[in-house]
Amino acid sequence: RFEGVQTGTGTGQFSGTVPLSTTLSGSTYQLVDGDRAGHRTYDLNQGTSGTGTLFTDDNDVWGDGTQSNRQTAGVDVAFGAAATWDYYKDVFGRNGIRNDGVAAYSRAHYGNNYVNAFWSDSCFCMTYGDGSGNTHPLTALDVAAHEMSHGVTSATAGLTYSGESGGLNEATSDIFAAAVEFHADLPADVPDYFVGEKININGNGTPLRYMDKPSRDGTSRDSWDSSLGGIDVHYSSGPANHFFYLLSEGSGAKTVNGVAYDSPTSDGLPVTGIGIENAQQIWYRALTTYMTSSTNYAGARTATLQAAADLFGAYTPTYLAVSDAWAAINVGQ
Ligand code: ASN
Ligand code: ZN
Repeated sequence: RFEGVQTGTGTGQFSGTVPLSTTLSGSTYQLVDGDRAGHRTYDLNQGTSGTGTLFTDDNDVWGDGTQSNRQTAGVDVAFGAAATWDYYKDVFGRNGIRNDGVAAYSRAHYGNNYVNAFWSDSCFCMTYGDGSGNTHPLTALDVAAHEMSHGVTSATAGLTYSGESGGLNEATSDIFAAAVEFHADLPADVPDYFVGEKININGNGTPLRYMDKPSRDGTSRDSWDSSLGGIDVHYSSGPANHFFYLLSEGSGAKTVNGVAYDSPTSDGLPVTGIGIENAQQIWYRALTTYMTSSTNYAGARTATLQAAADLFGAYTPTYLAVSDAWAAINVGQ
C-alpha cells in the first residue's frame, strides 16, 4: 500500500455503494488508488484534452448515486478500474494492463453529449463521455472493463483493429467485460453475458450487445462466414462473443443469476459448457501466448485449442468443448 492510503466509500450510479482506495494529501482526500499502483481518476469537466482536475473530497465519502453529483461518475469509473485491475491480478496473476505494475488513469465527464468511452494507448488512459444530454454517462463496470481490456490486447496479441482480427479484438474486450462482472459480483450490477446493459445507450433499456445470441442487437453476427471481415468490428465480434458464451454456459435455454439466455448453434449440434472460470483461462492464454496482430477466426480456433491442450490436456472433454463451440459458430469442425 502507498503511504497515506485510505479506505473511502463511494456511491456510484451503476456500482452501488462500494469501497474505494483513496489517498490523503494534507487534509484532502484524492481519488488516487493506493492499493493499485496509484491509479488516478480525473474530472475533465466537459473538456476534451489533458487531465482536467483530479477528483478530491474532504470527508472520503464520494458521490451519491445521482448523475447530477459530479463525483458519482468518478466513483463508477474508479471502481471499474479497480475491479478490472483486481480481476487480471486475481484470475491471471497479471500485474496491470502491461503486466509491469504501472497503473493507467481514468478521465470522466469528457466533452458534451459524448456517447462513447475509449481506451488510448498513447495516454495509457481511459476516457468516458456523459452520453446524450450529458445525462447518460457511459461509466458502468462492463464499459470500464471493456476499455481497459483494449489496453491488455494492445500489450499482448496486438490484434489489428480491422477485419477479422478487429472483431476478435472487440470480442476480447466484451469477453473480459463479462468476466470482470462475474468476478466483481456486485449486487447493484448482477453479472450477465450482456455488454452495456446498465447505461441505456439505446434509450429503451436494452443492452448494447448480447453474447448468447449476438444478432439480438439487430446487426451483430451469430456465426462466422467469409464476409465477416468486411463489417464493423463491433459486429464482427459477435461470433467470438457467441463462442465464449457457448463455451462457458453451453447451448440452448439457460438462466444464470436470474437472467434468461437462449443460445443457438449454427451446426445444430449441442455444446456443453465448461464454466466461465475455465473459458476465461483458455481465452486469456490464447490471447497472451498464441494470438498475433493478424490472427483471424480460424487462427483464434487454433490458438484456443492449443491453450486448452496446455491447460487441460489434448482431447479431454474440456478441449473437445472448445472444438464444439467453434463448430457451433461455423469455424472448423
Ligand atoms: N467504445 C469503443 C470501443 O471500445 C470505442 C471505439 O470505437 N474504439 O470499442
Ligand atoms: Zn471496444
